[in-house]
Amino acid sequence: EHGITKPKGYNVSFHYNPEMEKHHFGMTHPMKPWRLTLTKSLVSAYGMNFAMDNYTARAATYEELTAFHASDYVDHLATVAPQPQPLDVENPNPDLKYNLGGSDCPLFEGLYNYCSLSGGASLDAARKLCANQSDIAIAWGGGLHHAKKAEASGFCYINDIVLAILQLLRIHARVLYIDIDVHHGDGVEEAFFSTDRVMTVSFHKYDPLNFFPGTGALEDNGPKSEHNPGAHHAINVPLNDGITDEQYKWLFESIITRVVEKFRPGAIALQCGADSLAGDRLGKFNLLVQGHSSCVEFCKKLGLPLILFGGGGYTPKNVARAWAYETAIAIGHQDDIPSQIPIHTPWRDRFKIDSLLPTIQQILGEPRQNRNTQKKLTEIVQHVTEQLRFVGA
Ligand code: VJV
Ligand code: CA
Ligand code: ZN
Repeated sequence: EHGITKPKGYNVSFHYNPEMEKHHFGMTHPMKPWRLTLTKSLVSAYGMNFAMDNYTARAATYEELTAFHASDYVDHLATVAPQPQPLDVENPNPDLKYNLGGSDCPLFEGLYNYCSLSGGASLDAARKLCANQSDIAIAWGGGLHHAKKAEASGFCYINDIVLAILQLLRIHARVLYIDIDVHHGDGVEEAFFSTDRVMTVSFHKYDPLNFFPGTGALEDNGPKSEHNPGAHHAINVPLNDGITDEQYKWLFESIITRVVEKFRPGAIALQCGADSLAGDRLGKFNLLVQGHSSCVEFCKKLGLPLILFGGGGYTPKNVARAWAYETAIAIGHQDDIPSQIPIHTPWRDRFKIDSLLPTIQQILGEPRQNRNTQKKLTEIVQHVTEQLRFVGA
């Protein structure tokens, strides 16, 4: 008896398609779509599926993808060949134009299907919120925040987040986008750069010469022209290696409280990239599942329609822990689930540590050096507060 039941009058929907995991970026590529299966296994092993509406996400249609993306780019994605094209000086390989086929955004079998499934899940989630049928809609297969209108970037080909926010904007005057992936949410920021109907807030490691994508400085807050409505509607929180739960939670709550007060969004889109966790293959923070998920808990408490996306996350067992725990928060059962990973979880041996909420010592042994001073964090909050003076009536 798990006792995980549906909260009365509160609806959470979970949008997932098991087909996504069948796609492979390449043996040693950091992006592993099977982390979604691991997440889903853990969610099911805890019995969380009894407390939400589970939907098999459909693939987004061509028309849906071109609501943001250029049709020539989507046409190319749909016909792209996984083999290198013969060199032709007269007709340069269009893959290059779209940043496809390199090591970050390889061409692989079923690429278009993978992209449309990720987009479809996020669109389904957004539509459930719009129809008032969900209070929180979850799409762990989405969150691909680097994709541009006509270009792939950083493991992202289709920007499912932009597609979902465009849906939310049909119903809501203002949408708040928050991004806790360790990388800067540049694609989403750029897509809504010129509107005051979307405010984007990204927390990320910032080291322009050494860490991807190199954008997202504190001073980058949208178009510099005062006559552009998007001015002051991009918030960036640049961080250094080793940030802890305590610091991150303080920063997140200080900033989001002020943002919500001034911007008054009708809905929140939260990208939960799990590469900001300690022990990630690409990220360099010291966050535990507790600190990461406190952002989800805080957003839930704001009581606005909320969509949760996945994103980065390159140590699959930790990704699954975080997204399973955050699913528990969504359904309000985080205090009811045992911290020991259930015996009947498929691939339970993959978790190595049998706790859902391991300590920093269990993950890293020795935590990595924290290069964030309280002085710097206070300056960030001050800068954001000043930006927000230009926002709202
Ligand atoms: O730093 C970069 C770009 C390079 C060129 C390509 N080489 C491989 C790496 C340096 C400048 N790209 C980043 C992209 C990070 C994308 C993050 C996506 C998200 O989490 O924000 C949202 C889903 C990068 N960092 C690490 C790698 N690429 C990387 C790529 C590989 C790899 C190892 C590391 C690709 C293939 C293989 N190994 C086999
Ligand atoms: Ca981010
Ligand atoms: Zn990332």
